[in-house]
Amino acid sequence: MKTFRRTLLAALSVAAFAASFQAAAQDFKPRIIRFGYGLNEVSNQGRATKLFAQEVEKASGGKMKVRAIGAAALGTDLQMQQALIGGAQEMMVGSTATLVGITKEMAIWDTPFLFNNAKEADVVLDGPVGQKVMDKLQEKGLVGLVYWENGFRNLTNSKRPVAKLEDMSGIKLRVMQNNVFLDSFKTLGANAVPLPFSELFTALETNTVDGQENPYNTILSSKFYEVQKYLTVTNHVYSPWIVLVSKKYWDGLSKAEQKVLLDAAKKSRDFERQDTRDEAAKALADLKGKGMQVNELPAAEAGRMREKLGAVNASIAANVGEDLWKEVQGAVAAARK
Ligand code: TK8
Repeated sequence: MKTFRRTLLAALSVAAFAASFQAAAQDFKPRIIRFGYGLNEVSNQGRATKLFAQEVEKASGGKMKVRAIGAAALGTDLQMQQALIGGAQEMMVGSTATLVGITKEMAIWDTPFLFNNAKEADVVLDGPVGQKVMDKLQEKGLVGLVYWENGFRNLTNSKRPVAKLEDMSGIKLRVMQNNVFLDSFKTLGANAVPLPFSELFTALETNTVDGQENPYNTILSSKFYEVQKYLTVTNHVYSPWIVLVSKKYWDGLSKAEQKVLLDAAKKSRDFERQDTRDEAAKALADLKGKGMQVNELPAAEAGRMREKLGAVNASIAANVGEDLWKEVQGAVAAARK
């Protein structure tokens, strides 16, 4: 009886395996997914993209292949977004900040000092309001899958250490192509210039701009330490990255294929956040080792900056709508408890 049951079980599981394999074969078409990103292959963005590609290939039995293309070789964030909307490219990862021209609600994440730490960011971004903002992209032809961590942004420049608000004055500072960043740094007295990330290294090298702001990880992986002397720890805003799919492409996928992409995106998100945090924890020491002069912004000066940026908050709230503003403030307060 025992052996019979065992044989039966074995037969059943073979049948189940065959059935799932058959389902898999039907559900997955051979597909090549062009996945663009702006940083180097040897960056947190590059490493997580690689993991995403491996996961997609594995989960689809090798049917779905992700062709990862970094260093903005497929274009800047703005160009790739348009390629996704038009259906000429399948996927990308980039800053939420560069999406504001398409979906104004994304500007909520550009609120200076919105999050105090990464845990708060995770809770809010992965929660209902994070999803709500992400879903706004759909009517514009983009599907957001998950938020990755770009991270807390810090200021670098080649002119002088920034130790007080007035030191910002006249620094020609590259900002992302986004009005909140433009307004924020103008408000602080810098001469803010919007430029795509792909032009940033050269702009710093040729002194077209004096400075920029990005998380430690990016300052390291993009070798900005070669062309920037001073780093000021400001942590002025937490930047998310967002993994996007062309809606035209997404709508043509089977449910199983969509699930493969979403599951892999979530795995890559968890990996990416940990990797980014591990790297960031050591990055400041690395950057000092590379010759950067680092200073913390004194608390009183950070307070003055915060106060000045209050004006920017009001315009963000007006642009994204008071309801969304309040909802996010509420979610942050809840995450803080
Ligand atoms: C990469 C950019 C980058 C962002 C910037 O494409 O532009 O400064 O921080 O990560 O999206």
